[in-house]
Amino acid sequence: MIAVSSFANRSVAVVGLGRSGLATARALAMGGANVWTWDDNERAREAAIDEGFDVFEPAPETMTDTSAVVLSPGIPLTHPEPHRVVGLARDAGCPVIGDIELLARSQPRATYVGITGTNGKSTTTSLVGHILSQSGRKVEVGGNLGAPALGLAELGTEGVYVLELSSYQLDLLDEATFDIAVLINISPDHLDRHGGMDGYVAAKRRIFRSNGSRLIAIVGVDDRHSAEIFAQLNAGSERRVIPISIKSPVAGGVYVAGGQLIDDQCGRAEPVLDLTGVANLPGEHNWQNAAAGYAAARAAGVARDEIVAAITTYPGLAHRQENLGTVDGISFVNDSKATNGEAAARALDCYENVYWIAGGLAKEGGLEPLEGRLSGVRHAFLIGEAKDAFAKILSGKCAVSVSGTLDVAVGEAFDAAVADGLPNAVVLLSPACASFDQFTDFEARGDAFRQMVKALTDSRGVLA
Ligand code: UMA
Repeated sequence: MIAVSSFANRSVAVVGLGRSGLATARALAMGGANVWTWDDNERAREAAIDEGFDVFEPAPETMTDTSAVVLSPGIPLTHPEPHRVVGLARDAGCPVIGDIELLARSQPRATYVGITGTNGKSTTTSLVGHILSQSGRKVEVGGNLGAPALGLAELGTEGVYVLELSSYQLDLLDEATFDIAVLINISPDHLDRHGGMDGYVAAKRRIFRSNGSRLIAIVGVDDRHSAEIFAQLNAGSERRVIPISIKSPVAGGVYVAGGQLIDDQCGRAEPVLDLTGVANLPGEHNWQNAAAGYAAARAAGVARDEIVAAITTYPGLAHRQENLGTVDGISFVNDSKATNGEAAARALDCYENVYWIAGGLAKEGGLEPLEGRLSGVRHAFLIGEAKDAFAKILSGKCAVSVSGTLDVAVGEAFDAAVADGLPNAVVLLSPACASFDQFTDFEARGDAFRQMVKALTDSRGVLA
């Protein structure tokens, strides 16, 4: 926990009392600020009162003495329309900031690695954290992933904060900048919160805001929006800008060709590592993460050999193509985080004979991204609200069972995989749907899957 002292003896509002808001309120109170709080949810307000925080409904009179409003990332700053506290703050001339800004102000001597992108930012963030800690650095990993920024430990000059940053968090930055900033990729997401694609791209670009040449920018150039940002940053600046690609060689950058990670930063196209053998980074999308993670760790001064050793021991993240082990020769993979069609398609691309558990609450676009990418699917087992609609779409493309619930699907998928006896068979939970129809969130869904696989193991044999 970090004590934020920059607002000592001044009044600060913390609006939104979820995980990041509560950590912020505690950090400000520890630093001597006079904290008042608000959340539109009554239960959240009661929890804050129980912790001893003042709760006031935002109004012109509550804003007069307030030095800053710290807004939770999930609360609209601009779109679809600003939360009413944002308007009140602006009328009172009071800055609206986020918890990442407070972290940067409170720990100014540490090094900051910021990582964003539409896909892969959690994996890249945890990979960079793993590489830095394996190389003996004092490192804290958090932000959009895991611990809220102000719930991290205090670090001195030698320390490195590795932060996953959402577009919401980037919009709430004021003065904070990063020493190493990574943009992996951009595709449409959260458009309602940014007023469309231009707003979303502009938010992502904010990771590169910096007032000096200290910034090292690492940019994936495989999509149009990121490539444009790369070109802008690269044009006549004194900054170091390192391109990343998994599609083609990039001069002066880091790229992947035929599964080989190549470092061309010194213009010599040096092979670094065969990524096809790295078990916990399967698939081309993970090669992009590995290239970005490698470049960030090199930028932080870690030796190439140390990075290679750390990438090969990267343990992976829960719920993202997480290997749960093998029962009777059948592998189980938990990819519960795949809440849309594109994410599920990326997972399906990685395996040879897939017994695929999908369904839940379908998103816009449904299974469209899976068009042409079902060749590995031997049998789909469908659950949740989307089960009948998905069954119609998949009919004629692969064998389909409408299982209804996850426990039924796990049993049916395992039995089918054993009966078929195909090599490298995988029971893959990659739902292409949100979880809220049957679970509280994707983590609860993945945890349930893990428990079901464990129960199967306990009854059938040892998990290899
Ligand atoms: N609230 C209001 N009024 C509103 C909206 C929300 O009062 O109009 C209140 C809610 O009642 C709730 C609180 O705000 O009590 C929730 O705040 P929040 O949504 O910011 O949630 P936190 O629990 O603080 O979690 C946030 C991030 N959530 C979002 O950005 C939506 C978490 O990212 C992050 O891990 C956490 O801070 C710690 O930093 C999650 C996420 O879904 C993983 N991120 C999005 C994504 O990855 O796509 C951006």
